[in-house]
Amino acid sequence: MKELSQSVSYDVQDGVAVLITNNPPVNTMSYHVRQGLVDGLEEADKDGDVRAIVLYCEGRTFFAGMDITEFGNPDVPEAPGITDVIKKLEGASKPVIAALHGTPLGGGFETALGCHHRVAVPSAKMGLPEVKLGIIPGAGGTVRLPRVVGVQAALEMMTSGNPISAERALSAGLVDEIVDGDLLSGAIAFVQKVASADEPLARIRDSDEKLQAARTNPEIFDVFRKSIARKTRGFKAPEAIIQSVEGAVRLPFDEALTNERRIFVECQKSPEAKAQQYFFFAERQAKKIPDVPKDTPTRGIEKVGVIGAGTMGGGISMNFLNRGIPVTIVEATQEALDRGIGIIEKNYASTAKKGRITEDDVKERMSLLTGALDYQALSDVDLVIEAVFEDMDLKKTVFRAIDEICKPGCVLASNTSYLNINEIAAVTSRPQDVIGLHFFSPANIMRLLEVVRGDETSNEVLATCMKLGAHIGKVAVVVGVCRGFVGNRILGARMRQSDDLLLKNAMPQEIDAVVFDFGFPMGSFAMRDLAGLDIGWLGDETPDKDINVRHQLCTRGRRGQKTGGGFYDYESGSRTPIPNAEVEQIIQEVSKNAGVTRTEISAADMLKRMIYAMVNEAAKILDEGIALRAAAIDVIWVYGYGWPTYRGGLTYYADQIGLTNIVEDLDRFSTEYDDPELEPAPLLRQLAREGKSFQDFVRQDHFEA
Ligand code: T1G
Ligand code: NAD
Repeated sequence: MKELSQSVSYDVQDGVAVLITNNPPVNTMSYHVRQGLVDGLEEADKDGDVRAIVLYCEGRTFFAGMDITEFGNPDVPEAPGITDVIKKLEGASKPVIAALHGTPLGGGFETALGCHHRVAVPSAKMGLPEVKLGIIPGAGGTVRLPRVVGVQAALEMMTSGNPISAERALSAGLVDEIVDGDLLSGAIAFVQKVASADEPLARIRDSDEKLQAARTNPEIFDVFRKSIARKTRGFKAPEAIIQSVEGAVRLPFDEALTNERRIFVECQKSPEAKAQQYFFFAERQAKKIPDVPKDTPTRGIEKVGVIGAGTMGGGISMNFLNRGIPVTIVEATQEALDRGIGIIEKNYASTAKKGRITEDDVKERMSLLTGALDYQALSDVDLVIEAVFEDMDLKKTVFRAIDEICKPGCVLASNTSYLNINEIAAVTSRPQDVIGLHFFSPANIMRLLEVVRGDETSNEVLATCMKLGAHIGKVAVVVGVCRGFVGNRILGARMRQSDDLLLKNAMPQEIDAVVFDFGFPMGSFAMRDLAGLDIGWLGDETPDKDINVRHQLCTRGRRGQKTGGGFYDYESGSRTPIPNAEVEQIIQEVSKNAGVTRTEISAADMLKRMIYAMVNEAAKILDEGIALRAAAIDVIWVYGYGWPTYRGGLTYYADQIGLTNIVEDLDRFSTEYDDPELEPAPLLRQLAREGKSFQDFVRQDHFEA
């Protein structure tokens, strides 16, 4: 065994050269990896005793792509680049095979496509996720992949960025063989067979029959563009991928590679790519809790109890059933219990109908669900999640009861959206075991989980819930206790601005258009119509009825999509909001009742008022320590509220605008609109004054573990 670089070594086994890479944690193709591979390929190609070459990685995965931290880093040697590595292995005079395990992604998978053969373990998941980083595959992926799987499948893989299983890769011709036993010996055995067959090397560049269909039917590209337009709105990279694949079909191989590289470099320079790459690392940062070390012990969660089988209780239960964890769901009445369980079954049935799960899966998951009307049924669960009405007294009653019944060590969690976790914990004898687990609706779909840390919550309970969150496929982010925690608190700031704009300046469709054009899936008023205008409506108890638009709409039966109309009209079976003249009339009347003279406002100022109010609230949240870092706020708004990742995140966006500019505009707005909430927060002023950004902000007390 010979060391070629700090991460690559060279070994010859039975006439096969094995280039072994070990670059923890995920074998990114850092410059020293690339150098080692080039040197190893040269050596192997020259070595007369060597008949074939294997690329093999130690650790948890084959190359997971280029090292994103090297992007734009002038201190990192550019040469040899990844394209040099691939050129060398594709051009080798001896068969080269890639031994795939873990997550061969991006440049790692492109390297494998440059090899003459690929074998994989059954658990491998491979793909080209560059689109998620705002770039395109830049090492031949857009040119070689279509030559193996065809244009349509290649476009789908690269514009979604989602990996595929080894089994799918085998059936798609991307992998030659699945190795059930030891991967390295399987790869060596396979490539020795190839070497002794002495046939021409199977270079993907030499085969283009899979491109013919697109050559004779170039419309395929426009059809594909239309099919992804809605879900990729605002993102630049998907179109860049399509253009590069068009080049791969139109141009000779090497010219297509050059074309791809040109498009890659253009994307890499874009603000969208910088924003999405910021978000890649923000998401990983948000997982870390400074004062809760990685080795903090966690509790086993084998059985779960859910109280309340309403909108949230049902969805929450499905997350655990999906992972094979038995759930006992407790309701107040048999009718509510039957309704709740019925909805879970219906949801699974429709998922099975779409072919995403099998009928057996449905049976299996429903068999893990037990309904009950008595809390006693929760005496041996490891975790209880309460999801009853949002009423403090009721929640306290529930927590007093489960404190009596649940076994020692059971984690007691509340799914409250706004209420004070410390106050709930205080009614129990074990506040250290109480935590908030704030799921988002629909709870079986939305990936965000706000993990609300109470003053007494133990590190063990916190670590247990963070681990469990990842286990059920959630992006878990720790937040402190305040009204609405991080996500809903910032949403409140935006909604108050949109309400004020509605009263003084613009109509729902104008305000929502600004938010939609910014990149959100929908605006505040369409969102409220979706959730239902009567959630939290006090009916006759509503104060200031004649200057409250929502009250005026609800009293007229306009309660949102569920009644066919709210701020907008909805045709039956459609979710498309249609402006309504009567609603505009109501809004005009409310303005008059409020003594307001409506004035014009530019779309730019409307956007600034809503977004900067959110930025201001984010500064307060950071200052109070409710969020550990700015990145946490960005992750919450991307996964909970549809903030577009091509804008990085709320605090990242603010930093790009410049906090000084935001303070200036907020000062103007707070005076012009006489709105103290727009008065810049002390931390925002301080950071602006010091020429700092949100990313620079670190709360000392959080990080003095
Ligand atoms: N570059 C730099 N660091 C990376 C990295 C990468 N590509 N991938 C992971 N890390 C770090 C990560 O920040 C974390 O660090 C640690 O590794 C573990 O990651 C030409 C140019 C592989 C599926 O997009 O999807 O190739 O926080 O916590 O959940 O076309 O990481 O511990 O300090 O995510 O087990 C294309 C990105 C690059 C894959 C593992 N590749 N990575 O997930 O662990 S662009 C990707 C992932 C490219 C070419 C282009 C995941 C993973 P820390 P983790 P995980
Ligand atoms: P819901 O009205 O749909 O369901 C609440 C359920 O609790 C009802 O089925 C009711 O019968 C049951 N219930 C009431 N008292 C009970 C008791 N003593 N024992 C057992 N069951 C009882 O409400 P929801 O929307 O599911 O909200 C539940 C909780 O989740 C609230 O705290 C809410 O703030 C929070 N939440 C809601 C959303 C959302 O979008 N709906 C999102 C996140 C969090």
